[in-house]
Amino acid sequence: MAKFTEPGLTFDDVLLVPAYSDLQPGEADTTTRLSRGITLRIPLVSAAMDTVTEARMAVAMARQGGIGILHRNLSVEDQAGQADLVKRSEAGMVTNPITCSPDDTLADVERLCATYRISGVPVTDVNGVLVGIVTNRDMRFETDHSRPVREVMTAMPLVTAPVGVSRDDAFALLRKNKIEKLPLVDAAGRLHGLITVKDFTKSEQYPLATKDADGRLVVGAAIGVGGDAEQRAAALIEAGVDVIIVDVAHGHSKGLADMIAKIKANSRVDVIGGNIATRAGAQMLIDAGADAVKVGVGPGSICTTRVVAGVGAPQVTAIHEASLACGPAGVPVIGDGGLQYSGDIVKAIAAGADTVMLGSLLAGCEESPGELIFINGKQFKSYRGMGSLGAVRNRERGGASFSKDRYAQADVGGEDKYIPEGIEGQVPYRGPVSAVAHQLVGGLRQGMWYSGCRTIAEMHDRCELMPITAAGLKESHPHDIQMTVEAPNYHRR
Ligand code: RVP
Repeated sequence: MAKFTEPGLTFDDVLLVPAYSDLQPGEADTTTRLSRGITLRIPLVSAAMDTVTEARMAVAMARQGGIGILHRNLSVEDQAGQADLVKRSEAGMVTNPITCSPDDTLADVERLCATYRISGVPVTDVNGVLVGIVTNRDMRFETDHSRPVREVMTAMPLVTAPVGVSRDDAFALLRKNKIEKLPLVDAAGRLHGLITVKDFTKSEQYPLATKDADGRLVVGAAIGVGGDAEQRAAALIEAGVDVIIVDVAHGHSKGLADMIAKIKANSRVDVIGGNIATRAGAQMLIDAGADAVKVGVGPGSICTTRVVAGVGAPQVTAIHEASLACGPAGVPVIGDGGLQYSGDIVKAIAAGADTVMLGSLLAGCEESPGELIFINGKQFKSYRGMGSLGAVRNRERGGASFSKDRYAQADVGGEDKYIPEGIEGQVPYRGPVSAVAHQLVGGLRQGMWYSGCRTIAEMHDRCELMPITAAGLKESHPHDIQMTVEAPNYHRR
């Protein structure tokens, strides 16, 4: 006989009860853990979706102090290539710099510069010995792009530094010689690294940036469980990703637990599992060795799982249930999907999440993949579920297999038999990630102030959530007025 549980609650069903506070919003510390090994200064994670996170979004998220998770609607090579782009984007020292040969053409170098968004490249011979550098400055007035690099580059002797040079000494050399790039070479003149002035200015510009031990931005990537998943994980780890998310629609399953255990056994990166929506699901992933647990079955704005399959759990209850298993085990919880306002971040954390994963709130950003769409003078960007027909079609084109998807029944016979669990649409253009994150984190700080919590840990311990009625929700939103001016952090649903 079927059992009935207590009703589940989601964001619109609850409010935090205000509590005594002796802090200002600016004093709230939003530092949190994404996973056992990765600390973030802001609790925001961009979703592994093909209309949300590729390299550009991942770079922007890491610079703000969060992290981006590269989607897997790409061939293995392309996804690993995206990871490589992030890891090379900004670094204390580039350990394996992009180089060219003296025989390459200027057109080759321009292509490299455009791909990696860099302004110049060291030139090495077949033995890896530094023979020169070619930068924008060398190429600016060249009209013949078929010329070989050797004719145009600034040849040795160049200002260089030994491998292991300190950050301060490197900066002093850049400043004294008024140069932008400092190649690091060994006693035999072989190139081992590169320090650029851009990396120093970026550090000042993005003081909260999430970086690895080598000063490179941190990035994650999603994989599935079947097919090429292991090969994909290996390629991503080789490209330098810091965390792998094994991402399936129904994470409370043997396949997911086995995959987590397998990657954990063969690598040192953090491995996150999801999605689940119950305490038992979370416990299974903890037992499999997951470094964080991702929660959410059906809350996503583009998700139709709950209506197609009739299954799911309202997100605030799901997060709380998962945290009852994760908290004692010291395993962080990611609340994935369903967030529409900064207040939802506050509620997710109060319910037990350490971070939140955002799709629709970030899909409209400048840094998300896809072009701007203009409709009646307003700007939009497309946003679609990874289980939507469009995303699955695209996956096939991108080289990933139709049947190895997060959404299960893709293997029943191809596209015409596919049972979608997501829809395709568009969201308003919201500007750069920096502006959106500023509003979201600002709202979180306000919430921490109202609840008297200085840290995320205090929120977990002290916050009280009060279920509200439909009348309470109506009262919560602006009411009895016609809105004439849009606020940067409020939109009507
Ligand atoms: P939202 O932020 O509410 O837009 O939700 C984003 C989340 O929705 C993703 O991180 C993912 O867990 C989920 N998703 C992605 N595609 C689909 C689908 O097609 N059903 N769901």
